[in-house]
Amino acid sequence: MSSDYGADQIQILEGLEAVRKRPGMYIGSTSSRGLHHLVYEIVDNAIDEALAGFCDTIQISINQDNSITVIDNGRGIPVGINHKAGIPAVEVVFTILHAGGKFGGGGYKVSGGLHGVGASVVNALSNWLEVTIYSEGKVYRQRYEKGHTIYKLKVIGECSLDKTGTEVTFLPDETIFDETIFDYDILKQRFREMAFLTKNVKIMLMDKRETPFVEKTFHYEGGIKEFVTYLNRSKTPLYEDVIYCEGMKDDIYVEVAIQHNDSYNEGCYSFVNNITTPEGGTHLAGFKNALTKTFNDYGRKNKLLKDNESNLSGEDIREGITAIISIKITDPQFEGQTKQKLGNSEARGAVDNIVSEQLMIFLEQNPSVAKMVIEKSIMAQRARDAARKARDLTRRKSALEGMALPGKLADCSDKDPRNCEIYIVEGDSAGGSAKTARTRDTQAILPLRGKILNVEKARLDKIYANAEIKAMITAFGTGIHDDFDITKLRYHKIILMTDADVDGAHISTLLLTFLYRFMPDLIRGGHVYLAQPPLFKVEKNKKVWYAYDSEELNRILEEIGRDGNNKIQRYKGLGEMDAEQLWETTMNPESRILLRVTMDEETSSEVDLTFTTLMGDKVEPRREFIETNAKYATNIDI
Ligand code: TTJ
Repeated sequence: MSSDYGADQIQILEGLEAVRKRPGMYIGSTSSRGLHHLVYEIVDNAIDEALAGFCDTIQISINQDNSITVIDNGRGIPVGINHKAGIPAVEVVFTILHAGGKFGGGGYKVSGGLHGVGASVVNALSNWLEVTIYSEGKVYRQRYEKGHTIYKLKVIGECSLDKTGTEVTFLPDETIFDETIFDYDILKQRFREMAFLTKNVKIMLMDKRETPFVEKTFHYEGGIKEFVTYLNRSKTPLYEDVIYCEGMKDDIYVEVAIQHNDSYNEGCYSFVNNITTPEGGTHLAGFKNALTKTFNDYGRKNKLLKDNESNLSGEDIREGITAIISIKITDPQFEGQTKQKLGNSEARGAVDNIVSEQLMIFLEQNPSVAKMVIEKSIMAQRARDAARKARDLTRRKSALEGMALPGKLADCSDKDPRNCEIYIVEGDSAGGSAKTARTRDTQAILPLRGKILNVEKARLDKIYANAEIKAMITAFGTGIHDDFDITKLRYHKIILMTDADVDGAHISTLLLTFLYRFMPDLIRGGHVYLAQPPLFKVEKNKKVWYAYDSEELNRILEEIGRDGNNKIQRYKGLGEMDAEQLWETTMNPESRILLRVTMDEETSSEVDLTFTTLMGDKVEPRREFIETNAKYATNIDI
């Protein structure tokens, strides 16, 4: 897989102007997401050097001016003249499109998806970029601005012979990106993932915008085995050892790590050349096939599955699984709308083969693990059968009787879902106020009683039997899982309205978890919101103000004067507001604040739910505080 290559081997394709004209074509978007891709693109090059075995430390810093520096201790990008281009290879890498060192084979460089577009794309989209190379006792440097070379590669000094490596600093072009501020947490998440996927490489991330500097080092000797342990860290593993399979077949390097926990969710995360493949593909298919086949074979052979019992389904065996499937392949082909699904058919066989063989050996050596997984799978199978029967029954019933809406629902009269919203309200008393307060034609109210079922801690049969969950499913109209159909959505805004206290936050989390697990497309479609009830009411001389946080309370008190005539009430729950107050502060589309829930799927193994503030159309002056992108207590998977 490794090949001997220097300055010559770099293929030259086209110029950089095209990149600046249509940046989205190369990095997906010019949003924050595209901005962060610039960093991944540069770091990927250093990772390639690590995979080739020549680099063990990569340092990334976010500098004070919001530029990024990436340093590795590899061999250094070649400084010799590339004969086709007549300029140093390093200049080719940064100024000629599609001229990655490994383009055209000879490495694990990705040639599809959003990564792997080449360092020249980053250069084209940067205000300026400087590269420094330490090689054979010399220090070389070159600078570019908006992709154009500013001076020829020059020697700027000497260094000791044993210091080698590449250092790149770039400042994204603010005329190209909607946003040029890097998010430390986003980078941290991605580099943690990269470090798990590239065992033995030390990745350091530093944020120099903070005083003192914020710093984090990721270094995992166990690689994806440790990744699985990390993902299961706040769960209860079913068995102690992480199952690990590794091998090489048809020039494809395969690594798989597996551990079940006592939950009911499936978490299989697949990667190709360190890039996440959220839509899976042939490598994931090969893994699933091997897992299902091997457990069934083992179960039959060892009488854990009786002759009269049916085979375990893949889904049943994957109940509670956490697995990482990581392959390295020379020429990955990506398919699907977002180019995130692996298409290479040889990857299916390679993963299937390696996992089947090594998993069987593991199970034979660890019969107690095999027994635990198979027993859990049998339980899963029973629950799934029961759930299916219950669902078929409701399907038949609804076909006969038409959709019976839940009794507690106060529906709206407008039949155009685009105009309609549904408030999911905590508690019957707040539900009552909301019903009185609402605009009947467009606002529906569904009160829920008490804490709702935690879908993370229940099997399907129990979930389908839960009254509050059934009420939501029928009210929304979309169905769930395979039956989900977003065109049947009865309300384009689903608004969760809970008390502004710890219990309320807990109920919101449970509701969001349900929506995330059963109807994620509602979140992706931007249909899910959180209402923002006020925390304080201030009264003075028969005038009333509402504050949504303590900062705003202070601002109001400054304005009206802090004296004995102020009556301050802290709302402990929605129930303390009468209908009129609830309407005015939380439900009136003209003046309310809503947080829209969005999903960040960049690092697939840890989904972030993020909230963006949406203000009413006519915001009163005293509510002109900005509170964008409130980050939520994240990580539904933890
Ligand atoms: C290529 O083959 C000869 C020896 O060096 C190989 C190489 O290109 N190594 C390399 C590239 N190490 N590090 C890089 C690199 C690092 C950063 C941060 C950015 C870029 C574009 C390349």
